[in-house]
Amino acid sequence: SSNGSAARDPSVFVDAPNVKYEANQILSEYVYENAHVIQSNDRLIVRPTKSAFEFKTETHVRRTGLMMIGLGGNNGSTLTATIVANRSKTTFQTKNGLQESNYYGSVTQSSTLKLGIDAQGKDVYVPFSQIVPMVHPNDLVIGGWDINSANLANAMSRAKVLEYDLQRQVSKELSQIKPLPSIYYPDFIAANQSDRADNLIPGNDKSAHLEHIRKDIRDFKQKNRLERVVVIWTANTERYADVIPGVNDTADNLLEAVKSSHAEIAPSTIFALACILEGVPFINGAPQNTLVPGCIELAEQKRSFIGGDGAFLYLDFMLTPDFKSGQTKIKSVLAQFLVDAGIRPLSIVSYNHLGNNDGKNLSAPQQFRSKEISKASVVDDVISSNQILFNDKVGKNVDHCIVIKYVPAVGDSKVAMDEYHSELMMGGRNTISMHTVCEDSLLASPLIIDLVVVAELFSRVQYRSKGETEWKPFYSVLSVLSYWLKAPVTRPGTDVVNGLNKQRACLENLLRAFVGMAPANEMKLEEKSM
Ligand code: NAI
Ligand code: DG6
Repeated sequence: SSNGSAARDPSVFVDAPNVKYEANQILSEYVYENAHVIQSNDRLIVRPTKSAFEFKTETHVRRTGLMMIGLGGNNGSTLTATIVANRSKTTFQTKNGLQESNYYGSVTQSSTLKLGIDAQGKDVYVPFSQIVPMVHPNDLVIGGWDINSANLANAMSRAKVLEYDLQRQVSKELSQIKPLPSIYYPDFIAANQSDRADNLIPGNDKSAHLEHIRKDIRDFKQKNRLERVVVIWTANTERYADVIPGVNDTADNLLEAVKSSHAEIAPSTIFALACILEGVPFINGAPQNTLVPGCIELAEQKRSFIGGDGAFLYLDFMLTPDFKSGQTKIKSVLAQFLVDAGIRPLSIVSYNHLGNNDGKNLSAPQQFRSKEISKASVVDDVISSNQILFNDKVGKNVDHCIVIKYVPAVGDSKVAMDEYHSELMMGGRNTISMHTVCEDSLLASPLIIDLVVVAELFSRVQYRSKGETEWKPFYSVLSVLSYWLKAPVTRPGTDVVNGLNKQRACLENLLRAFVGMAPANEMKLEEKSM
């Protein structure tokens, strides 16, 4: 860990005329190459394009707080315990021997980037987090809300995720962390959650609830002397809210509906509104439609007059929803692989069963429906990318079926069974069956780290086109975070990208651009040329 508020020198130094490392910033000049394609009679005319950009990355990493809604859940308690353990480099006994604390499963903490080649032509990799300064998870100040009053030690023990010898060592510190009372509207989560609801902000006045959450955020920021707070919904999956004209369709209507405590305003929407009004980014890790149209409109309005720091609020505010951690992550690789291999998927059937509280909540039909929608949308862009395999003649759909069952006995060890049934050459068939067992929360918690780390980084990067004087933040929908999300929202009018490899390439190439490097390529011409 390092001092989160101090400016840090990046360990990678790019020695090139288009990059300048200054005291508090890295400046890079970058030529973005693409191609415009137009149809002219029976030909596609391709015109390569080049656009000159400049990027400015502030190197002062913000002192950042992470407030989780659902802090006492499996993800919240697992992440908190892991950070506490990593801070003190805790080691613990498992049946496999002595285990060191780590952040496996986090792209920013445990993956690498290829920088280039050495004198012998061998690839050189560096830790992902070294190319430009990023906040370290050990430096995150953790807080948040839960409708259940269990302190984090009890929450961790209830989750049954982490090894006992680890729990034993972090328990004392975790017992000091108690979730703030939260908002509970029973209609939005499964009825089977009611016995958890013992830590509630009193009353039914939604306006008062909104003000309460806003004050919680301000107090947390002030008390911990934070420069940045990121709020993440990792609470139970809610049902979809009905989008009703006059209620939640515009910013004004939504604020009025909160004042009249309209029944269709979900707890997650109250949190999102509080974040918008406080200028704090909000990331939704669950699939429900928290960001009803009125919410998005309010975010747009706030950005227009807050400016500066406020730009960040809207920047990743719309990033939603649902962590992409296991089965769907593989699907976003495998579906892309099949279609890019010229093989036509006919059906994709994904069963899973799990026994944690998430599974219990998802056993209710409306909450399952929210999850089903987010898990199903992930192959749409892959299908539409190939008109040879999917067209009007042979059809444009894959039979896509999602099943989730609650089986308490397996606890957090989620079992996923997937079958990809595809059409091969000359009418042949190919069936790939996959069986996965994993600790669900150990897959999901590192994603929370990455979302916060990358969101904080992008809040420090600005760009301008060649010739412009004014630096601007990136467009408000931070699609670069979609790597970690199942049904990412994109800029209106643009295509969503679900393919994991494309998402990773986008992330990596942007980081390279910030230090003036061309996109990664695997042409290896050194090896191919005579
Ligand atoms: P969990 O059920 O263990 O934790 C959720 C927590 O939220 C509970 O402690 C509950 O008391 C609390 N809660 C419910 N309503 C609340 C409210 N209005 N305000 C504050 N707290 C509230 O679930 P888990 O496993 O931690 O997952 C959290 C969320 O993330 C779920 O929506 C799940 O669907 C989603 N998710 C989980 C993934 C995983 O792999 N674990 C992956 C993708 C999404
Ligand atoms: C079972 O479907 C429970 C869910 O909360 C998932 O664990 C979660 O959405 C992660 O999904 P996936 O499909 O990425 O493994």
